[in-house]
Amino acid sequence: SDKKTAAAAAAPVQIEDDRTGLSVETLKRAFADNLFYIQGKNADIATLNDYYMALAYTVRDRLLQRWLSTIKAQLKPEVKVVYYLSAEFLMGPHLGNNLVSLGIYDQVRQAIQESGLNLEELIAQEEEPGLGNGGLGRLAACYLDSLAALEIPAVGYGLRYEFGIFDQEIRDGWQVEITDKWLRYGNPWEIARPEATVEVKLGGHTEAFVDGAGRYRVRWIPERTIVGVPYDTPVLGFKNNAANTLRLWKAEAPESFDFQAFNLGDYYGAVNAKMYSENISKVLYPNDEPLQGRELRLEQQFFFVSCSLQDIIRRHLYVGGKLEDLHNSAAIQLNDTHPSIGIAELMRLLVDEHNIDWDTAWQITQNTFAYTNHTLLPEALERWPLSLFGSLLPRHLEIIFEINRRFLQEVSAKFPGDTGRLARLSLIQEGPEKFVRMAHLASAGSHAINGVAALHSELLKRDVLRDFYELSPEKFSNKTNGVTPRRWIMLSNPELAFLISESIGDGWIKNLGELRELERFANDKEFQSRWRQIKLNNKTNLAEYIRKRTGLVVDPHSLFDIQVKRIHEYKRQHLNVLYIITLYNRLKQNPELEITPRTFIFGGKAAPGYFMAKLIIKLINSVADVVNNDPDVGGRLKVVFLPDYNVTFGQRVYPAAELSEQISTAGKEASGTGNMKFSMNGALTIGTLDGANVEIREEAGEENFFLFGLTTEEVYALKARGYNPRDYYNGNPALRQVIDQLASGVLSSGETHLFAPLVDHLLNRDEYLLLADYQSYVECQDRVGEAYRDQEHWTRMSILNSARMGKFSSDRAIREYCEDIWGAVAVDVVLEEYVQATA
Ligand code: Z16
Repeated sequence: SDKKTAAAAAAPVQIEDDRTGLSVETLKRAFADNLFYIQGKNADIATLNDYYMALAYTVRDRLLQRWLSTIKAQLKPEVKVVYYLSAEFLMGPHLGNNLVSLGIYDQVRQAIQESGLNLEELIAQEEEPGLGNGGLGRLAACYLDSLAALEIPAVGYGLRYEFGIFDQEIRDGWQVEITDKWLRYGNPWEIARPEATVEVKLGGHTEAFVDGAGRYRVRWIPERTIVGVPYDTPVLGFKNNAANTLRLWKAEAPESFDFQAFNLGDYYGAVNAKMYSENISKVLYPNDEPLQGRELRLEQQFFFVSCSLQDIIRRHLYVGGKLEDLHNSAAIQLNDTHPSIGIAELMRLLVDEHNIDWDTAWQITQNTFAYTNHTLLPEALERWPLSLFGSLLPRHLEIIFEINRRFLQEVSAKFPGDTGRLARLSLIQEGPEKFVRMAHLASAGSHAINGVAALHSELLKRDVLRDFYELSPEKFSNKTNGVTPRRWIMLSNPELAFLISESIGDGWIKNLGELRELERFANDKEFQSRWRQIKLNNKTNLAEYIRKRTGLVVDPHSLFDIQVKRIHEYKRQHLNVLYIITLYNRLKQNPELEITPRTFIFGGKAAPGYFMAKLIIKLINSVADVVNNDPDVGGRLKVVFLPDYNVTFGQRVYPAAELSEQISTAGKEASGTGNMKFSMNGALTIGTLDGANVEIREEAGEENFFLFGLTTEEVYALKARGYNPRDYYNGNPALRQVIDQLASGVLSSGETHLFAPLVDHLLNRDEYLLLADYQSYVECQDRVGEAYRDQEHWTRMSILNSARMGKFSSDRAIREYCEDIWGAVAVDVVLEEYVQATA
């Protein structure tokens, strides 16, 4: 109490100007100060990383006031908060983005320059937090950016993986995985909040009992306890006062657990148990789709979901809310089924821990949760074996059985006697091995279900979730994905951003629809030439980077044709390769042939256990070896595989692209989001009618889009009447030549068997219809080559294309979620002038 009196006596302390001031002089002083007092270095011995850290802390100081003010403004009972639950957040580097959001990029650049350093170099020091596999994790990051930009109260909840997505190296053309030690040099953007730790239970068994009120209840006697420690990262809104929170959970062993074993003298047993607990947040599973059904993965999912729900309930009660009203203060979004165990966990918390009756608890749960589906691939739908599920979460399995019993009763009432439908809708898949179907749990327990592009949402209703649609059509809607123009235009393509702002003002950054005003410059010669020059600068940049990373020299005046994304058969990187070999063959046959010089650039990681994907990487590298070194090609074609594609590298790639490869088999790519980033930055798309490509083409105009390939309907029809890839092989000499070369070893230094599995797949099964789409793709690519020769026309298409991409801002997507699903509105944040040192 002495302490408290002393604290109360102290006057409120104004934040020192060195920690908030934005003048170049103050920034320089703060930077030097942080280098000395936080990094413990001076200029004599500081590394580039020390300078990066000193700058990061300088920037962090300048956002704390917003962060605390935001938390304060939102901690009110009437405020509705969006909770975005996601196993992945692929945030990308923070420093540059925070400079953009704070609007202090130019001052900081100058301060760093006057300190004798280079800002871009310091920004490049940041090890990106790669806590995601690809599209799904990056979408979560774009959505957090937009939520803050729109001042919507929101928290992103996920796992603080110690090792994110592996780093990729290429050795002898093959992918090699290296662990991602992203926390090695510390993380200046997070603040641990050990005081908000929660406990999560696992394993054990359940017991029935009758409580004091004579009610039948169930008690869970768990076997293990894990502790979840939250680590918070601020997510700034663009040039506003809002800073939301990304809260990631780290798994730790409970203290008491250690001591018990220690007292019994089992020191190593205690250490072992500690390691076992910490394993839960150790590593990100590196599979995108399909997922791996491992016990540790289910533990990860339950761990972060339980931590988050306890946190949400704690906040709700803290502001004086009643649990019966949870849905009025919380909208919980399930990013795919990975967090869908949350439906059973919320039921358990409400019914078992908070003594709420089942029907009320179910109402609360359904009204609170909403579910986004991200895939139609049947092998990617999560299902957990009942045995595994029951041993880890015995109480949750009982709850799921009870949800299912009541759910199927409703179904029976609506569709009497329809036993087939009951079996299809059941949360439990019957058979010799039984499974919990997580998409069914998510669908039954949510009030809203959405797909991520118009086509995808239609196919969901028709196919994967058809029975759920027939049962509750009102739950379904489409929310086409979007990406943030702050990171994907402003930060990554500053010259283009400058030209756009100079021409139409800078309103487009918050309202991307304004890009349409660029249409009136599409025919303007002067504007066109500046547009082209910026693209050339970005290409030159990328070419330099390629030279540094791979030693390859590429011509910035050639057409930059780029495919970057996870390697997957359905994404058909190997269809792209078939065209490259086709071009190569034409040149070999006639070295004088006039062709548009092209640089084919690939990037992407393969899941470590996905053999075919790894073989596709080897194929790209083998073809690159042949094409890049053949004098007959004379440098007119270059093939580059850039290792370790990630967010940082994406920021270099999209601005330099002229042709965006979006060539998945129709009906397989739920949306795609790279397609949007390319398009905004002026690349034209060669693509199928798949995912969001359909809408990109609709917006851009069909005359500005290179369309090829079968439609979803044609794919279904072809498969239904019996697809035989050999018909295409036999009927197309150019295709046959390419396939024969793959089989012969001429593309693999004589190793005849190297690509046999690929050839075998293509000729005998070809699930993704490469051979069926080959001719259409080749003809379309040839049209691209032709079109590129008319630079003026190409530039016009490029400008129109960018001008029409307003729809694909994540701001638009988030507005739709807020209005149609979450019922969340902006909350004004007033900056608090003083930091109170008093209690
Ligand atoms: C993922 O990144 C996606 C789907 C999925 O089931 C799992 C993961 Cl890790 C992707 C889709 O493949 C892609 O089409 C979509 O754009 C993205 O999720 C975001 O919705």
